[in-house]
Amino acid sequence: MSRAGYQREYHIAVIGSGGVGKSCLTAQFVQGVFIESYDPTIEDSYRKQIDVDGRQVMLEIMDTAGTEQFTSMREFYMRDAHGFLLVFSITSMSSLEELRELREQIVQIKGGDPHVPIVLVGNKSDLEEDRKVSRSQAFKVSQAWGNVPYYETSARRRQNVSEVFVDVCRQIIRKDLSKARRDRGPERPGYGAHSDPRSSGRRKRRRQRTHDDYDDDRRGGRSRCVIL
Ligand SMILES: Nc1nc2c(ncn2[C@@H]2O[C@H](COP(=O)(O)OP(=O)(O)OP(=O)(O)O)[C@@H](O)[C@H]2O)c(=O)[nH]1
Ligand SMILES: [Mg+2]
Repeated sequence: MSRAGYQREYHIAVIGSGGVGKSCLTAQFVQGVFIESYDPTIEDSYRKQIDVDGRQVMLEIMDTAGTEQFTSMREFYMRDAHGFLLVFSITSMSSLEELRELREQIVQIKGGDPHVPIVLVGNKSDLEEDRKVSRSQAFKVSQAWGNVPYYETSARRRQNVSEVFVDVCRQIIRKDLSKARRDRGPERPGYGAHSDPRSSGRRKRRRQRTHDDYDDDRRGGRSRCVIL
């Protein structure tokens, strides 16, 4: 069977403070739309199939709640997800600071693994005049987290939106591959068998949407720091 014949399902959680643009990034990626209004998320999940370097991947994207009153499910998402977009707004220093604790919580929940697939995302890059977090400040944080990639995105302008999702997918695939190599010796066709018992019988989420669009720019290179 060709490599592309194998399809894996990866769960990606989009995490960060309220109002930083998690839902807008997700909606841009999945549906290609920008949502102007602010409607705090309780929980949403989306499915989207993409091609990452010739591999068919089904993503389940968990758009999580940032506002305090709806964050009780955070730990569940952290356990469930294979990769994370940690999102702050470049217009709010506190939104970056709040990510530090969330990242620590993720690493702890993942058994102290310092190489959990993570991308640090500074959203709202179109609001340059309101910038409160400099690129170098954010980049330093990404380095302190073990050189995770840092991207600046604009959900409004659809800049670097696909790139952040593809980057975290590549990290998950790489991790799967190296785990498969460790577990079973030389690499087999396809890539790391990923049978996660948590994938079956998951509880029902409030709302689920499906979109099968493929991304044109899925082959964007992996950069440590990507600025518009
Ligand atoms: N200018 C600009 N505004 C944005 C951008 N992304 C999101 N917004 C706006 O920011 C507000 C909040 O966006 P959401 O995506 O709902 O924020 P969220 O992080 O999902 O918030 P919670 O669900 O409460 O955690 C909305 O009014 C969006 O239109 C962006 O890239 N640029
Ligand atoms: Mg939201």
